[in-house]
Amino acid sequence: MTEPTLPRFASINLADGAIVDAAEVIVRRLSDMPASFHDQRAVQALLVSDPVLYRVYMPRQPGGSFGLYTATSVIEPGRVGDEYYMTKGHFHVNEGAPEVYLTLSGEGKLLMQTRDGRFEMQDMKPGVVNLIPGEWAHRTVNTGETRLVFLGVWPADAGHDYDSVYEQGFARLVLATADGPQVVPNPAYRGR
Ligand code: M6P
Ligand code: ZN
Repeated sequence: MTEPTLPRFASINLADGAIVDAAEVIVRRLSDMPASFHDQRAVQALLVSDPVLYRVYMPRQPGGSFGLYTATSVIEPGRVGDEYYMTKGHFHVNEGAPEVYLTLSGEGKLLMQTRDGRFEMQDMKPGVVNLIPGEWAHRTVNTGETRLVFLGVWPADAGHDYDSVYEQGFARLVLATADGPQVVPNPAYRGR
């Protein structure tokens, strides 16, 4: 008989979204995703300081042997030109692998799109659970004045396909205006 995988737990510092004693922290700066933003003059100007856009905290966990990954994502408030800070976004390599988000603090938008050109958007705010089916690329956008913090859970065999999103872009942009966040078609979108 093989040894059972041991139960674990993780603690989230609710003040900043960090997982206490994280095994890994992914830090994404503007220079990691300059082509994701529509205003390239604003990108060039901001690259001088190269701000941190978000961090992903992975707890100590058995990973593949457990079957699920867990992480908190913490997106800073801010904008590149008129476009809010956001994640790179990705498809799952395994399109049978869904994902669940629970927002803990802040406010934002979850953008989702399929390879055949469908687009959906959901609000993110504390207490909201977003259920993302396996075929949908997902990107999160911080539209608030504070950090957007959410917990994500996804199958260990999902895999991240960043290239498709990076090459095609997302079908919509979320822009800051005097009337608040506006969602507009992305003229540079190269998907279907
Ligand atoms: C969530 C999950 C992670 C993802 C992270 C940041 O925590 O979806 O899998 O890595 O958000 O998003 P991205 O990988 O697109 O930068
Ligand atoms: Zn995912």
